[in-house]
Amino acid sequence: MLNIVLFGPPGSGKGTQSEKIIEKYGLVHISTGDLLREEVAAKTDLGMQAKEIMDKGELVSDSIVIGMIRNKLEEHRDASGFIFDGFPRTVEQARELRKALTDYDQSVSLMISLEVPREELVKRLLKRGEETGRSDDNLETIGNRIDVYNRQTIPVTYYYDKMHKHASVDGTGSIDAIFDRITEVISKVQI
Ligand code: B4P
Repeated sequence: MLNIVLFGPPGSGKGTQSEKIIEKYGLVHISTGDLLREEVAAKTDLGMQAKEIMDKGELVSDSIVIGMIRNKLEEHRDASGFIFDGFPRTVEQARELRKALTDYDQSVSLMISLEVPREELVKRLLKRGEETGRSDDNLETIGNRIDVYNRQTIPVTYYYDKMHKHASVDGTGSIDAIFDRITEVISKVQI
């Protein structure tokens, strides 16, 4: 099984590249951001709590996010692999993912981090905000999301570094050029 963690700051292209990875490798896509936005759209209690947190650019609690991931793993027991998009975002989430996958005799094959300079992230997210009206794609929230990433999420890279499962990929340039770099690092774990 191929289990990929796609990692990077907000606006680094995780959602964009996930679509291409799924198409090529037939993996099940699990995006915690998308799952949370579905809860918001359905106006569930969880969604109402999450919206407030997401609009500030903070992280939703580990226990909520981990519960959502466990449900998805159970729902797709017959999957040939997963792509985790935007998860784990804390070291606690990374530890819990390891435990959850162990329950299915699985593990993370590779964590790919997309590297993009801050100015480019801000530019991309402001553009998306204009085009889609996504409520957390405004200048103030974007700044906080990037700060939260640097403070709470970057340590996840050290977690996978220690297991020799972390590969950095240049996330600038055309979407296809970035995808070629991603397939190159994936080909090394598939040998
Ligand atoms: P996410 O939905 O994960 O949002 P994101 O970090 O902005 O990434 P996304 O995948 O949407 O954007 P992408 O970079 O592809 O999280 C939203 C919020 O949910 C978080 O702030 C948090 O509150 C909460 N949350 C989610 N997961 C959580 C967790 N595990 N724990 C706790 N809280 C959690 O793309 C951005 C834009 O760039 C797009 O418009 C795209 O078209 C453009 N783009 C992509 N590649 C490009 C390229 N090469 N060139 C130019 N533009 C490009």
